[in-house]
Parts: sequence; structure tokens; C-alpha cells
Amino acid sequence: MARIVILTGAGISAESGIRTFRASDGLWEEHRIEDVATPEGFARNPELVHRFYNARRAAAAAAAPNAAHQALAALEADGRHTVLVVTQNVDDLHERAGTQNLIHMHGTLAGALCAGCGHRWPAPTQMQVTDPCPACGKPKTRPDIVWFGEMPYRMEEIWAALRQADLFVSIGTSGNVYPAAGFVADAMHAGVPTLELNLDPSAGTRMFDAARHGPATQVVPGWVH
Ligand code: BV8
Repeated sequence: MARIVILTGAGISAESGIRTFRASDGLWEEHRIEDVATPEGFARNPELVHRFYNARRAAAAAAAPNAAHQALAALEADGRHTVLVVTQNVDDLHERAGTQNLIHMHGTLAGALCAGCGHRWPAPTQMQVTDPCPACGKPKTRPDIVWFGEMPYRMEEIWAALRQADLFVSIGTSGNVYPAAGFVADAMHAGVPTLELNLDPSAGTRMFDAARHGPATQVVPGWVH
């Protein structure tokens, strides 16, 4: 049974109507993503950061999985391959399409985290920093999302899967943000074949063994079927 590790980024959710980072030129609320998606940004202005994530949580709830999400769920369900989806996305479209074996390496809009005691709980639709933590009661509530300068989740598991994979596929990501942008090099050094499926060539496109460029709802089902 072939083991396929699939990295996805904002581009796989673009045709579901969720903005990518590049499409918005990284400008959200007139602030660069690096400013609002950092612990320093949250410490400086938690209300601005919550406004940014509350808007994205609402946009994700209003979106639906597209043919690319569904094709990956079908690939996993047909049982011919072991599929692991590692997503940089914080929306829940992979889950809603039926993907089971899934790692949200940058966290999720669905999660709340106490910046005081580290307790995690399901996020309310609209979150405020003053929401008391169910565990310690402190008003230090933040989204359970990995910001710039923070360690992504389950990295050892992801690197182990990459080393043991029979194929690494990267879908809908610009290849700008590490460590995700380094996965193609990790796969290559482990002798794992690599494929890029993206609207246009990513920053790391030269490192891939093969690439198909076009909208995810076309190139992903085209590759899966
Ligand atoms: C860490 C959650 C260390 C937040 C995100 C200098 C050099 C190297 C690295 C660094 C450096 N300076 C700083 C760093 C580290 C930094 C980094 O890489 N910075 C970059 C800017 C240089 N990385 C980090 O800080 C990471 N942590 O390194 O920790 C550490 C070690 C030990 C202990 C402690 C710490 C953490 C990074 C995570 C940040 N959080 N997301 C949120 O979502 O709000 S990042 C966010 O942007 C996304 O999650 C994603 O990862 C990233 C880029 O987004 P993409 O998904 O690629 O989207 P983008 O818009 O860029 O591209 C869309 C693509 O889709 C395009 O290619 C487009 O062509 C394509 N597309 C569009 N439409 C379609 C399509 N494709 C198909 N079909 C379509 N229809």
C-alpha cells in the first residue's frame, strides 16, 4: 500500500471562497499578516487580532469544501493508499469533505487556547480575550493558531511520515513559510518522489520532480482519478 503525504495550503480553499494570504497581498485589516499573526501582535492589540480571526472563522463557516478537498477524501477512502493530509490551513474544509488522517500544523479556527495556563477548548464563533478560561478563569483567551515565531504542531510526526512516504504532494501553497516550505527538500533528501499541484509555480517549484499547474478543483481530481 503506497504511503502518500499531502501538504495543503490556502490555495486548496481558494475556490471555496476563502481568501489566500497572497491574494490579499498579506494585508488584513490594513495590517500585514506577520503583524496580526504573531504573539507580539496579540500582546499589543488582542482586540485587533480577535477581530481578524473572528472574521476568518465566520468566512470559513460560510464556505463549503470543493472538488479538491473531496478528491483527497475519496483518495483516502478508497483504501488503496495510506494518505496523510498535513494542512497549513486553519479552516475545517478537509474534515467536512471527509478526510480522517489529518494534521493541522498551524492550528485551527475551531480551537481556543488560554495564553495563561495552556488549556484548550472548542472556540466560540466570536472570541474575545476577556472570555474566561474554563480551567483557570483568566481573561487571556487566544485562538489556538500557530503564529509566526511559534512552533507548528506535531512536527516530529510529520517529519517521520515524510521520511517514510512513497510520494509527497504539495497543493495550493506558495512555499514561503517554513517549516512547511521545507517539506519538499526533506522528502527529496529521503529519496521520496515529489509532486506540486498549484495554480502557478511556487517558490520551491524547481525542487519538485513533477508539477501540474491550474486550479485545484481541476488539477487535484485530475491527479487523484
Ligand atoms: C517557526 C496560521 C520556529 C496563521 C501561519 C527567514 C527564513 C526562513 C524562515 C523564517 C525567516 N524568518 C522567520 C522565519 C520563520 C517563519 C517563516 O517561515 N517566515 C516566512 C515569512 C519567511 N516561520 C515561522 O515562524 C513558523 N514557526 O519557524 O518556529 C521555532 C522553532 C523552535 C521553537 C519555536 C519556534 C510558524 C509559521 C506559521 C505561521 N502561521 N498560519 C493564520 O492562518 O492566520 S502561516 C500562513 O501563511 C499559512 O498557514 C501558510 O503557512 C502561510 C503561507 O500561506 P499559503 O498557504 O502558502 O498561502 P499563500 O496565499 O501564501 O499562497 C497560496 C498559494 O495557492 C499560491 O501559491 C497560489 O498560487 C495558490 N493558489 C491560489 N488559488 C489557487 C491556488 N492553487 C490552486 N488552486 C487555486 N484556485
